[in-house]
Amino acid sequence: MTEQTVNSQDLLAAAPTRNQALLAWVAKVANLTRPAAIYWCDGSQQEYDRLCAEMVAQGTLIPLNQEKRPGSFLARSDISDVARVEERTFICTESKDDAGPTNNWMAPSEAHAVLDSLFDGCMAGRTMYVIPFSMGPLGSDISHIGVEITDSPYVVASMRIMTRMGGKVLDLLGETGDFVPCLHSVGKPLAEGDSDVAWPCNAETKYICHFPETREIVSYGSGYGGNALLGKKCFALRIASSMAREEGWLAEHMLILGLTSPAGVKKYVAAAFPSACGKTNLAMLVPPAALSDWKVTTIGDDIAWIKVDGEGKLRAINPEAGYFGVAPGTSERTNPNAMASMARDCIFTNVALTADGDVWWEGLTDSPPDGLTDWQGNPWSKESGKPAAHPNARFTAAAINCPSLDPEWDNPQGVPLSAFLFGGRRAGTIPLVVESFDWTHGVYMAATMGSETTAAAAGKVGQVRRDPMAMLPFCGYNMGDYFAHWLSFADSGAVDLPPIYCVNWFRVDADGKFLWPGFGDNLRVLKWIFERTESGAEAGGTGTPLGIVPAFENIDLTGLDKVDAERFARLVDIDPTLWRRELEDQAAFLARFGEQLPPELAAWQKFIAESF
Ligand code: O2Y
Ligand code: MN
Repeated sequence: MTEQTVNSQDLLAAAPTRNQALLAWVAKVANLTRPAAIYWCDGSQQEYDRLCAEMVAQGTLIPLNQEKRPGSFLARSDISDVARVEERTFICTESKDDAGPTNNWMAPSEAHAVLDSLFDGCMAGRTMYVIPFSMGPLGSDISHIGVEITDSPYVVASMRIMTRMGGKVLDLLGETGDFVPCLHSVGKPLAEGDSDVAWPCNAETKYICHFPETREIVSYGSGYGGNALLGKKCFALRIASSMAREEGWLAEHMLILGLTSPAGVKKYVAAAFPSACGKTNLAMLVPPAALSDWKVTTIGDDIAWIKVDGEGKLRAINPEAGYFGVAPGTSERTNPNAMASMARDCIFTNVALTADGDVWWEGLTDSPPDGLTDWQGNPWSKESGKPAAHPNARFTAAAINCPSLDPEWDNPQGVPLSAFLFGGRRAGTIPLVVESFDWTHGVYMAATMGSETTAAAAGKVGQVRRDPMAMLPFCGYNMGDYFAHWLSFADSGAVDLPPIYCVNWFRVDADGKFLWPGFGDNLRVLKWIFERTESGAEAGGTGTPLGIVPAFENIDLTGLDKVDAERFARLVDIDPTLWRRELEDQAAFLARFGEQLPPELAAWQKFIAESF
């Protein structure tokens, strides 16, 4: 195909679709990238198995011990390609103001010019895969369709786990249906002869570009996670947040869980936390023994799309169909449901390999087994002082393998939301849980939330990084306008708005030890929230300048003797000195949005500051 031009008529004969827009786009990309072959993914098991076998032959996948991990593989990425690259992630809008002060910006014409030259011939010698996928249940009014073109079979296999993908999506798209085009290439090899490497990528040049005005995504140079599985952060958050603003819905960095009380009443909550705050663990929570008559079920662990239904209720879906979870720290103790999800048919990336062909990572067991091979394929010893698994090593597992999966997870109508939670990792200042006074105050709390940097993250340890709604790296437009969009849900008075809560599982004592046990015991806070949302607010709370906080007797601490009244007081304490500093910092952050900052948020800042 090197010298040939592909036209949509020729493609039509071989393609499993008659969607003219899709055919024209595929032809245009093929003419630019000049692949050796074009392959339309049907999403079948046979196709997945064939691709995995090809990747094993290429060295991209290592089959794991089939008795211990049936159907599972290990991939090792290039050392330069191990995580999302925020500094290479761009929002490309005509006006820089529309990307806002928190995004990297490029003009669309400049971005397209750079990308066109990078994509010119970049798939030579490779197969170009066309992946039709649905974000959300097929045919749901809340779902949207995307098509990813990629030259990475690892991306195809991962997209099959993470999305509803294949021929059934093309059927739904029909001849005239709309889709978001998502173009991806691992990029040209840096040197001649590099084309046969196990993990192709371009170690020097990476661009993750979003065009919200034309609803397109173009990603070059990385084969890893959020940079390459374009349905996830790129579509489901950055492009979808912009679509949601235009169309009056919400695309959020939120888990969704179901909570069933001993009386059989079920409610759903959506919760936003920045990366590395335990979203997957909360989504898959196992109740502590004392609350074993409560049930927690999982709709999703990372992203929520939320629309207003005909009765004014907010209904949410998980647009994904799998988990791309962080492996280090995940264990039978911290998240048995995640462990069960990855027991079979799982792709692990950058974890360590055991001598008997299974996987291992820091935190999986108390001590590492002998004979480990590290994430780069070298023999590992404790004495090296380096982790055996990369700190951002991942498991890619299907939702249907999760024991706590909610029966409604694939319901096209979504599930009704009874509360929003926002949280971060804060050693002090922020109480265990606070209920906002009203929607606008809740939006203020969410817009000013922050998380302290951990050793794994870039920057100084313990520094607060403000991360509004946990969307800072994922909002596809000016976050000042994003705040206004959140506030606008209160405008008509016709939307049944759930209460908003701020939570913090990470307060520490003077010795730096966590005051709250976290994990399954977080259900105690969820129970209080559940009871607060019952009509007639069955659980009590105390008014403070920050909102309503539970008193010791309002939270069910049965069986949790170490959290006595004195420790609980420290968990919900509001220190005026810390809060004066916190409010100044919040004000400085909000000031970055200039005229785009909704006046309601500035008013709440002033109002709370006057209380201290
Ligand atoms: O580093 C990556 O490419 C993955 S980032 C990620 C993956 C799954 C869920 N959340 C995140 C995140 O950074 O929020
Ligand atoms: Mn995430």
